[in-house]
Amino acid sequence: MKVTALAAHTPEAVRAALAARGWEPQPAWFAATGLQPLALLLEDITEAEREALVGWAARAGADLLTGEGWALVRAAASRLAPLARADRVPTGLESLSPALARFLAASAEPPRRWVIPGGEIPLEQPVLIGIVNVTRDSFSDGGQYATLDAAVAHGERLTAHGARVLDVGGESTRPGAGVVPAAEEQARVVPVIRELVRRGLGPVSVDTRKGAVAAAAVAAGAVIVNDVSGLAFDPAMAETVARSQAALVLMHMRGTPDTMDGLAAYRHVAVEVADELRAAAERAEAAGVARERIAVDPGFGFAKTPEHNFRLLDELATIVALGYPVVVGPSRKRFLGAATGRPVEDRDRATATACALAWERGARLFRVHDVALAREALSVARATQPLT
Ligand code: PMM
Repeated sequence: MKVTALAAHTPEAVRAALAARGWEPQPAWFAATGLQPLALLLEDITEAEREALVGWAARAGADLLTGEGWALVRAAASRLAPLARADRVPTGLESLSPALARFLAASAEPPRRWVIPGGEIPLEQPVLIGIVNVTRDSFSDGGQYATLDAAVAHGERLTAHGARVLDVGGESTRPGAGVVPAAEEQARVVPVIRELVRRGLGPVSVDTRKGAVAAAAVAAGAVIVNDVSGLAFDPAMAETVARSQAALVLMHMRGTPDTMDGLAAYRHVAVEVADELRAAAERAEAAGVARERIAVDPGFGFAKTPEHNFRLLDELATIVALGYPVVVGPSRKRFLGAATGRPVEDRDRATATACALAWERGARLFRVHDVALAREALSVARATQPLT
């Protein structure tokens, strides 16, 4: 007998082995995705649910680790699938079905497009978001593009390098930064957005935590609102975005740039960030933002230590499983310096590497300073991924 170990981090190797033995493409793909192992953490479960799970796991041949109020299940997707169906789920496990159904759907059919006003952004290829900071004190490029001409010229350059979206920000959010008054922030970003749009560049996103700035930016032609506070800073933001029909990036952070470094305490960072992003997305949807217009971002560097950022990058699939397009913004951040020893002005290679790793784990949009370099790394990552 000849034995070969197949790669198991995606369904591709199993699909290829079946295809090589004459299976039709579609059944081969379904069988391969069905064999993919999934690990689920179930929390807040009752004693009766725990007992029902133990019985099911023994019958289904699933691995189960459990303690008071929680269980960890690991099994092939095809074994877990009956638990997601109201007509198949064992008695006592009914409350598991809706969340599991959403999770299975997100893993089998990740979002292929992000809806923005007037169109959509396809997610089959990496989407580069070029950073246009119109600030005096951003940590890596503060003051460089503070005039209208410099900012617009920079937007032109980023577009030439392959940026699909331009993200214009007028308030630094580096650790310890204070709040810029809305009128001043607006005066910085609005002329730049208006001019980028006039030149046909973009779609343009506005990086702001303030509803008033978002509204002015949208009136000037921005179609995406990138809120680093995940709707937590300005109570008016959710309504403003819903009314404007803009697409929304919900980024995770705790506290404000002033206080966030003291709030970097997690028992399991990926799980907690996913919970908090899910809650933010529910707030956005409750305020009237359409689900297909929402993207989420784990917020590298915001209320996270370098170790948290690396755990989050590795466990990004937990964020992807929420079912929204995932944006990442590792660009030039401190955790990359912690790994490479490079100063902030020499972290674009590390950024490009982090982007490629994030793509492999399911991120689709990449907010970066050096678009050309990240794009190159991402094209290698993309070429490695089978077209499904
Ligand atoms: N990081 C910064 C600012 N805005 N927006 C999103 N969505 N994700 C990020 O990681 C993010 C962001 C801080 O970096 P900068 O000062 O270089 O813009």
